[in-house]
Amino acid sequence: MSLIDKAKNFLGFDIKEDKYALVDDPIFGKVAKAKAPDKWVRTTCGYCGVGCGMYIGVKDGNAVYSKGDPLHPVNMGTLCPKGLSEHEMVRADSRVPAPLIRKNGTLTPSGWDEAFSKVSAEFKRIQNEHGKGAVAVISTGQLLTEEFYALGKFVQLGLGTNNYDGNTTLCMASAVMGYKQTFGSDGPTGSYEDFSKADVILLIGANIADNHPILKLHIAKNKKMTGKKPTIIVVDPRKSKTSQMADIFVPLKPRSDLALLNGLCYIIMEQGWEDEKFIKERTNGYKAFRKHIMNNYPPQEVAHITGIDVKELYNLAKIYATADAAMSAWTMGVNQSSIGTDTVSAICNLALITGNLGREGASPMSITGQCNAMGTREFGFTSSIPGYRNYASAQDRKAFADIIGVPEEIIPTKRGYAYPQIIDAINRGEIKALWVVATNPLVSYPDQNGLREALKKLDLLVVQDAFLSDTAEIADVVFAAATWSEKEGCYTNSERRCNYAKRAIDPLGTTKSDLDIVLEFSKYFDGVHEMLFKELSTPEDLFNEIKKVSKGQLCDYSGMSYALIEELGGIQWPCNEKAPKGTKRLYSEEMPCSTPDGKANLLPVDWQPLSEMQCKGLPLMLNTGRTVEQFHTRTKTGTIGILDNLAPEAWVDLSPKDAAKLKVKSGDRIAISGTRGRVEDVIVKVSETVREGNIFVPFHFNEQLINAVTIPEFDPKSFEPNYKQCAVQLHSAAVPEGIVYEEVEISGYLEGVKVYEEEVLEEEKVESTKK
Ligand SMILES: Nc1nc2c(c(=O)[nH]1)N[C@H]1C(S)=C(S)[C@@H](COP(=O)(O)OP(=O)(O)OC[C@H]3O[C@@H](n4cnc5c(=O)[nH]c(N)nc54)[C@H](O)[C@@H]3O)O[C@H]1N2
Ligand SMILES: Nc1nc2c(c(=O)[nH]1)N[C@H]1C(S)=C(S)[C@@H](COP(=O)(O)OP(=O)(O)OC[C@H]3O[C@@H](n4cnc5c(=O)[nH]c(N)nc54)[C@H](O)[C@@H]3O)O[C@H]1N2
Ligand code: SF4
Ligand SMILES: [Mo]
Repeated sequence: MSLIDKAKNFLGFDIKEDKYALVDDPIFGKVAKAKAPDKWVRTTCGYCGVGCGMYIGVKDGNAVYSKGDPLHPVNMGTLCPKGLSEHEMVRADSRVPAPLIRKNGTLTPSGWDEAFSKVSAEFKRIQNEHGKGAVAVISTGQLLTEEFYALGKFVQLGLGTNNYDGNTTLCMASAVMGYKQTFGSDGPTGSYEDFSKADVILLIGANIADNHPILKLHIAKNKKMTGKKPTIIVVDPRKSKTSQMADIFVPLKPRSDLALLNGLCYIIMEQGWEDEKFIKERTNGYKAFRKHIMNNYPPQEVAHITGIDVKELYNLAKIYATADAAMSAWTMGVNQSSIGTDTVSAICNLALITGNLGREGASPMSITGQCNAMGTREFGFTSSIPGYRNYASAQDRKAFADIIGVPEEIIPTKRGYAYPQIIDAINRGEIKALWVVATNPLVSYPDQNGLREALKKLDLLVVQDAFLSDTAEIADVVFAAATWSEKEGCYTNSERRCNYAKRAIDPLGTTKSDLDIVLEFSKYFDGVHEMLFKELSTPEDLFNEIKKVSKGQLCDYSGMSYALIEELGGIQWPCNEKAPKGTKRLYSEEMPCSTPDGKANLLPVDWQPLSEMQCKGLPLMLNTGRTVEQFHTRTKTGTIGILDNLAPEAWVDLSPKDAAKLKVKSGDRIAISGTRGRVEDVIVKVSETVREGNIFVPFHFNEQLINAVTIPEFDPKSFEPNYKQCAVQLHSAAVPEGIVYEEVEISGYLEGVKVYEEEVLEEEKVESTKK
């Protein structure tokens, strides 16, 4: 039977009729004409930091398919469920098709001129009355790099406020500060290829099976490339999906990673497994580091803090230290902690004493979260001047001002408030206007009750979003943004690969790309557009300025072009005359670190007990995170039936023992309370994935808003929230007062390890000194 006849039998109609005729499609092969896209546009996924290459199928001006790009080196044709359904969110009912202004209490569609006039008049009034810093901006890791650059330039140099930060502080800030302390600069050191070439892969606080699924492909290639199966070690207090891939699962006590890492270093140095040559030639501070570790982190002590027994510690240390190439990769289980920055440096310490840096399969690698978490780090004007320059350095400020042709005096001399400091300043009445760009604090920020009290004090809340997010709903003005597939520019992924995302369809309604919003809005401020954007109107114009700004810096784009990025399937910076096709890994033998002498710093860092411990009234430990079907605050995935129906509401993973104490079973509903808030009606999933006394709740859902319970505790160096541990009580219908434990296990373990005075990071000392 011919294919056409088979199809006729299956479909029940004659596909020879023109409408149903099969046509040749370059990607699908033969498809029904009625369904065949008019064109395929090559682009990059807009969800996570893996950075998969893909095609968008366009029919009659709409995005109708998403397909993996088989030629893209990151994903080789495969996409995860979010990527595969990405086209479905583009025309969701919850999109904001035009700017909105609150009139008589209701958000009302308006023209851009009215929206820009209103907001600019208010910004000017507030800045005149209360100073430039009274206007603050919180941005994101989800714009295109060109948009970050334009937004930062406008905010810092045009509006003249340095109270500018982003949701990346909820996410990658500890990795940034940790890298800066250790290597003198930010920048993920390795490549995905290292997952395929390592003998040992240590995954710490990273649940890649749910959150970076495509990375598993690179691990799967390992055996073929190395001839043997790598040893996969997963460190997580919870039996995550990723733990099921592990050869060794290390179910340590919550937030005890830093002690574990220091303990492994102790054993390695005690046993003489360290790489003396590497330490001597490539690192600083070994003597003090060794003394610190040997004095404070003996295996017995570490076993006590982590709950991992001494024998297993020796086993882990040996496996890691004796591997030819050991890769370590981490995400939020490490970063989202009030000792996140130092835990990052502890991961790097372990890599450094064993010589696992800058070689194939050997790198300490921070996996990034959002699609362009890197772009904002490189050129976003939040924690540094574009091109990883230091605000505190007069030389850096001058160099930057000269390149872009502005007076040096307008470059800020220091970083302004970080995200939590902005919220505090709003609460104090110091900041009067807030402009929120592509982030949804009303779901994602900790201590929601505190946040909501603070936001009420604002004179003006402007939200720039593509969807009517929870935060947009309470805004005074909404700038209606175009989104992924409606605009073009670059995203940088976790391995420093700058990818190109193309425009496939027209922006919805009167929405504008975030770049166009910034460029247009800047015209409402005297002289600002002329000074900052006179010759810049397209994404490529901004890309060309970025190339100039980055030339000679670590994140060097000077050798890139849109055409070359497309041709190569993304380019890993630095890319310049010396490395015209990019650079796979940082700090290889030929590449010094950005420290004064080019060597990496071995840093004596300390584990510290949790400041909010479990107690009789709050006897359980809450852990929060993600699930594969949902992305963050669900403005996108919540609109996609095939994803949302799989995880339509929050749940709480509860151990069988705690379920028995509460007299509940799977499917029952309980409340969760903490010192700051309470969440009702969370469905119970009795599960062996969590230990007794521990629960896990995903943070995606605004109805069971778990961030009403999480605490405003932050890393003093990175300002990243401690989202992963918080003491709570549970309440069921049968046991409304909650669980009483005979003995509450104190998770802090104060005795034994000396708690050192907090060393506040002196940016000048550790920031890029490479001149
Ligand atoms: N499907 C999906 N994918 C995503 C996202 C999404 O929302 N949905 N978001 C993207 C973004 S922005 C990010 S940042 C990444 C985040 O990716 P991940 O970091 O993988 O995500 P999380 O679920 O937040 O946390 C990871 C793990 O940390 C563990 N953990 C908790 N406490 C500790 C601890 O004390 N020590 C250790 N070692 N582990 C601990 C948790 O149990 C959890 O399994 O995912 C990205 N990808
Ligand atoms: N308890 C707990 N809380 C957490 C975490 C956790 O693990 N536990 N993780 C934290 C982390 S790592 C992160 S990254 C944050 C994420 O938290 P958020 O940043 O608040 O999450 P998103 O839902 O991604 O918000 C992005 C917003 O941008 C909008 N948007 C999408 N595309 C565009 C566009 O092109 N232009 C514009 N202008 N808007 C657009 C979306 O509609 C959405 O409203 O959550 C943090 N919160
Ligand atoms: S792994 Fe990340 S980048 Fe790749 S398809 Fe999934 S969400 Fe998109
Ligand atoms: Mo994130």
